[in-house]
Amino acid sequence: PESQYLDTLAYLLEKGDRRIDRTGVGTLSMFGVMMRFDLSDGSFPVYSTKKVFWKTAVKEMLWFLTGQTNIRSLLSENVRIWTDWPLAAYRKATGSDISQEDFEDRILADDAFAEEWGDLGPVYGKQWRRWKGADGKEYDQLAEVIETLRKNPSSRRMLFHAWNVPELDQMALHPCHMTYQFHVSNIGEGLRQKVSLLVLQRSSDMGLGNPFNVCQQAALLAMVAQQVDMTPGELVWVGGDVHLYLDHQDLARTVLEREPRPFPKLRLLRRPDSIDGYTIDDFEVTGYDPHPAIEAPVAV
Ligand code: THF
Repeated sequence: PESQYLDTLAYLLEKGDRRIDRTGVGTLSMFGVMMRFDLSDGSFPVYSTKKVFWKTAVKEMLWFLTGQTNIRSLLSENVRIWTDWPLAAYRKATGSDISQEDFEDRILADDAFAEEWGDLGPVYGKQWRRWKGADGKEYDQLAEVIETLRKNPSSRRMLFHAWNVPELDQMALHPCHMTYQFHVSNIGEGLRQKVSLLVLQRSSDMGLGNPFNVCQQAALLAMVAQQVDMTPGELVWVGGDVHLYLDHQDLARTVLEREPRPFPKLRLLRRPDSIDGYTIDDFEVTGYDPHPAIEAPVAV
């Protein structure tokens, strides 16, 4: 339930370790948090105490699944959450003071510009679907997990990982949600098998990123479960450095004053032939009745 999120925010506000981070904004931080969300009744963990743009979050997940790493395909879906990093790199390299909007328009309109300035480097999608091995081969980690879920569901090796050490310095940002491990229960009991997902997130921005990450990870679990004909079980979310940016403290206080409402339900309207076949229109979310959105700056 959402109380796990709210309790974490309350703890950070009250007892978080105040520290300077990479971005220079500063955070209140704690180390080691686990949250569990049961999806088996169709529940979709989209927090209610501020409006979460779940479609944007799911579109980002669908973009990871394509293996793409250029923000152009996100922008063409009207998703702007990754623009800040290429924009900062462009401004720094050229001394330009171009606005975010003009930068985004140019990425969309100009192929060569998009190729040069829109790519984030070998981030999530590349590692999930096309991890380049020392042997020169590319590895589709996600496809292998799905294959193992079908053929050997008691395996303890069903995971994919984005922390590709030799490529870290080419990434716009090191992976935050790093490891996705799957687990199947009810094997051989005559019951429908249940697949759960544990995500290890080394660093988590509780004001902006976590509400997105939790719902998009639940969406991934729903898709994978459908593909392997199992029921979605639990999303187990584990955070390493879990933090609240200092300029998100009012956001956290506002959220904590609000009464949480039950999670909405998720239904997949169609069963595509593979994990690559999903679109945002396949996601039907009912019963989402959030409190108003809260705008907050993102630390770059
Ligand atoms: N860096 C930081 N500092 N925080 C993060 O959450 C984060 N990410 C991704 C990479 N680096 C990060 C980017 N993900 C929003 C949401 C997710 C992001 C970045 C920004 C955001 O601004 N959300 C607003 C508006 C949503 C919209 O415009 O549609 C919100 O109110 O939710 C964590 O993966």
